[in-house]
Amino acid sequence: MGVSDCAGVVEQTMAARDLATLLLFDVDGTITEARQVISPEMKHFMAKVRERYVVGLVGGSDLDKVQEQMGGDNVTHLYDYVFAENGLVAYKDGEVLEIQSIKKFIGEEKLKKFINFCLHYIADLDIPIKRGTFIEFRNGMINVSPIGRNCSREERLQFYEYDKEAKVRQKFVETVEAKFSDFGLKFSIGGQISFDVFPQGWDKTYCLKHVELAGFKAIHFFGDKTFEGGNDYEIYNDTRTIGHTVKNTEDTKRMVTELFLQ
Ligand code: M1P
Repeated sequence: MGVSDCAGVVEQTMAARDLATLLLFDVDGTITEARQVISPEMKHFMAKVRERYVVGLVGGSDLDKVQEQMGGDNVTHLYDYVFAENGLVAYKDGEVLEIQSIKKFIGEEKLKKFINFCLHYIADLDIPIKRGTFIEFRNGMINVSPIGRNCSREERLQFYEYDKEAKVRQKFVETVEAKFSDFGLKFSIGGQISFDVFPQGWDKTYCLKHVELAGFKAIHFFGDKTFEGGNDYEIYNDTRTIGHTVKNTEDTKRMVTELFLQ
């Protein structure tokens, strides 16, 4: 096939894309296992979906983690939209749209008070094991982990199970919610070992401001934590999206196939 023929095929493929429909996917529990690298099958599936529709990712994690989970490739070029940290770090076609700053938003004094409180609280926590990196400072949010982010995968899973009973994170969140009620912050338990802290309104609906301008006729969102208190709850219930709850990655594949690929 000559170069000009190739160009024709590419044009045809692009022309067959439905540019009026955006399919937005949560990452952990939706297209990957929690904090794991995407499977080759799922990666292939997502590429197929993107041949037909405009595709975006919206995760709570920072861009480094999303990148790592998408297999280390340049993730901002693999998808039309990549929204890390709920869209507080936003990319379209590989170009940065916005990088929000929690530091600028709440200011150093409040930030320091909040971080100091969390460190004291964690120091006083009697949980089976502790590791390191209890506070991860990101661009638009802070991530707080009682066990510490650099625990091993096995330790992560053990903490997750332990926390289901002990409710360490839930109690921590209730405490900071009461203590910092005048800081305008939102606390969200989205993963297994931590919770996210960001200004109210900076949940996953934040990313919609970037796609609203593109004038999509329909924005479908797929996520696993769509229940109240989950970090997909707000975007799933937003009037601008058509929400879909998935149970796991296989369920995502099944649902997307039934709804869009048949
Ligand atoms: O994507 C969901 C969450 O994934 C991680 O949570 P954890 O490490 O607790 O499993 C974090 O990156 C968190 O910020 C994110 O919301």
